[in-house]
Amino acid sequence: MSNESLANLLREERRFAPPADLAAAANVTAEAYEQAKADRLGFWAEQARRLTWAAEPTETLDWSNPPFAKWFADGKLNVAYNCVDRHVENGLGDRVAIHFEGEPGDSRSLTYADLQREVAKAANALTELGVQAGDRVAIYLPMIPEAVVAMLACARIGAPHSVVFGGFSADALATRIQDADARVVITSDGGYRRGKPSALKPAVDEALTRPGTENVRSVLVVRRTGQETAWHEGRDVWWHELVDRQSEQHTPEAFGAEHPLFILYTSGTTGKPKGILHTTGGYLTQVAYTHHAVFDLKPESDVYWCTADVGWVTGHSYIVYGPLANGATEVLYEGTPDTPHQGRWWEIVQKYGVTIFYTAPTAIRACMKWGDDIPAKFDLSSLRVLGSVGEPINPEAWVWYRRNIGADRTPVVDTWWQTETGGIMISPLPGVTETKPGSAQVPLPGIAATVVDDEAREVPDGAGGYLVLTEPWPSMLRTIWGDDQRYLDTYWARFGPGQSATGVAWRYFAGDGAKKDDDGDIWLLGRVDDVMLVSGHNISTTEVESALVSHPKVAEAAVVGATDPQTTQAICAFVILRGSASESEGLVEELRAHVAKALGPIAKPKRILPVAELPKTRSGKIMRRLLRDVAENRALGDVTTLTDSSVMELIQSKLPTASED
Ligand code: 6R9
Repeated sequence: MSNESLANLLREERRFAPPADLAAAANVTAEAYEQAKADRLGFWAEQARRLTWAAEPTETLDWSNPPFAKWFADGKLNVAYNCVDRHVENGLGDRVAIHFEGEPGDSRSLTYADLQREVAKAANALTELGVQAGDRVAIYLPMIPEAVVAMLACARIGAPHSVVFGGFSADALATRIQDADARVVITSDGGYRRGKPSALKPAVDEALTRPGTENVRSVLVVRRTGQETAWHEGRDVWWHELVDRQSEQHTPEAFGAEHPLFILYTSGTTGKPKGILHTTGGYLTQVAYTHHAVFDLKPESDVYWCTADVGWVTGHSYIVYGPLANGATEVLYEGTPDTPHQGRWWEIVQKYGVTIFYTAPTAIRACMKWGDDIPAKFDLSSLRVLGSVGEPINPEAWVWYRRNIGADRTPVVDTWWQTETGGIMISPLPGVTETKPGSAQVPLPGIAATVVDDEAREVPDGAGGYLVLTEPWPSMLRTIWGDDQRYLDTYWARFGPGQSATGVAWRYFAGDGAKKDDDGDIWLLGRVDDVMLVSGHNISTTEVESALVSHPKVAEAAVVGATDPQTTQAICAFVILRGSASESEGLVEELRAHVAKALGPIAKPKRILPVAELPKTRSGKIMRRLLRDVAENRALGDVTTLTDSSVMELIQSKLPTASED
C-alpha cells in the first residue's frame, strides 16, 4: 500500500464495523455491558462458573480492608486441574494444547492428555525435591513446552512461581531470586535465539554465587540445546533424569482462591523491581473470561497464537492460564520473527492455520519496515481476529496490521492492561465494537475505568488526564511481594481517599496518561513519567512518536523530554529510518516540520537523531529513561532489563554532542 493511500484510509475510514459473520456468532454481545453494569459482582460470580471449583465460592468480593481485595475467598480450586485435567475428563484428551515450533525448525505437538502426564510428572519431581505449597520456585527458561509444564506443575502443588525472562542477566535473576527467597530454580542448558544456541545455565550459576540466594537447594535443568554445561553435583539435576522417571499420576490438591499463584517482577522506572503478586480464583476467572471474550475464542476450531514470552505477564495470562483454562489449541514459538527469514511468523501462521494472533506494536512496526511483500507470500486466510498489546499502537501500524495481515477483514483488538491488572481491562470486543485505529476504546464488561484530572475529577469527553480504575477487579494484584506499604503508595495513594475532590472512593492509578475522545472512547498516551513539559504545555511522547512514524521515511521513533534552560524540557527524538531513506540535513528539517503540521509548533522536536536501534525491554517497550540519560549526557541507569544492552553503546556513539546547541 502506498503511503498516500494509507493516509487517505486513515482520514476517511477511522471506523471499522465488525464483520457480519463474526458479529452474528460472537461469544459476547453488547448486552454483557448492560448486565455487568447492573450487577457487577453478579457478573463476575457468573464468570467464575467457567472454572471447576472443588468448593464453590459463596462470596464474590471482600473489599472490607481496601486496597487489599479478596475475591471468591471461600472457594477452593486447583489451577492446573482447571487448565489441564478437566479437559481430559471432558473427553478432550486428544485435542492439541500446544503446537511447539522450535527456532531451528523442530516441532512437536502436545495434546491435553500429554500435558496432563507431563505436568503430573513435573509436580511429582518438584515434590521429590522437597518443594511444598507456599515455597517459591524461580523459572528461567526459553520458550519451550517445559516452561509451560513447569509453571503448571508449580500451580498444581501450590508453589508460587517467579518466571524470569530468559534474556535477563545474572544480576536481574539474582535480585529476583533474593527478593522471592526462591528454593528451586528451573532452567535449561540454553535455547535457540537468532539461529544459534544461547546459554542460560551459566547465568543461574553466577546468580547463585550472590548473597541471599543460599536457600536455593536444587537447580532443575532441561536439556534443550545439548551445549556444554557446568555442573554442581548435589545441587543440579537434569529434568530428563528426574522428571521422566516420575509417576504419571498426581492428585491435585485444592487451594483457597487467595492462595498465591505467582510473583512477576516489573522493572519500574526507578528503584528495585516490584514483585507483583497474583492469586488463583479471581485471576483465573478474569483471564479465562477475557481470553474468551476479547478474542472470541471458539476452542473447538480456533488455533490461537500469542507471540509474547512467558517471562512477560502476557505470556502468563494469554499463553498459559487463559488459553489453557479455556481448552484452546495454541502455538508456542521459541525464536525471533526474522529467523531464518523475515517471513517466519507468517510461515507458522500458514503451517498451523492460526486463526487468532496476538502481538505487540513494536513487532508490527518491524514487519512494516521489512515490507508488505513478505506477508503477501503466505496464506494468512485462516486469521479472523488480531490483537495488540504492550504499548499504544499508532494508527498507521494498526491499519497496516489489519490490511496486510488481516486481509482488510479481521477486527484488530487493542488491549490495554498491565502486569498489575493481571488480565485485559480495556479493549474493543471483536463482534461488538466498531473499532478505531489507535484507541483501546472501552473498559470490558465488569471493569470500571475512567480518566481524571489532577484533583481526581473525571474529565469530560474530549479531554485528557490520568487513567484510573474505579472498582476492584478479580485479577488485580493483591500486593507487592513483601511490601504492602509500597503497594499502597504506588497504586492507591495518588487518587485514593482523601486525595479526591469528589468523595472517598479508592481509585487505582495506572501510571498511564490517557484522553477521552468526543465519543468517550479511551486513547492511551503512555506512562505519565514520560509526559514532557515544554514551555508550560504537557506533551505526550506517544503523540509525537505517532506523528513521526506517520512520515513515510520513519519506521520507529522514541521521544523524550531533555532538561532545557529555556523551555523546561526540550523534545528530543530518536528515529529509525526505513530501509531506503538516508540521513540528511534536509530530512531532519522535514521531520520537524511534519510533526509541527500534525500536532502544532509546540510539539516540534528540538533535536532528531537517526539511530539504528532503540533500547527495548523484553516486552518490546522502549526504555525512554535510558534515552533521557543519553539526551541529558548522564551516565546510564540500570540496563539489566534491556534485551540487548549493546544498543545503548551504539546510540551513545552517535551522540557525543548530546548537550550541544
Ligand atoms: C500487558 C503489559 C503495562 C504498560 C501499561 C501501558 C502499556 C500495555 C497497552 C499499553 C497502550 C495498550 N500498555 N498495553 N499502552 N495501549 N494496548 O504490557 O503489561 O508489561 O506490565 O506493561 O504497558 O503503559 O501501563 P506490562
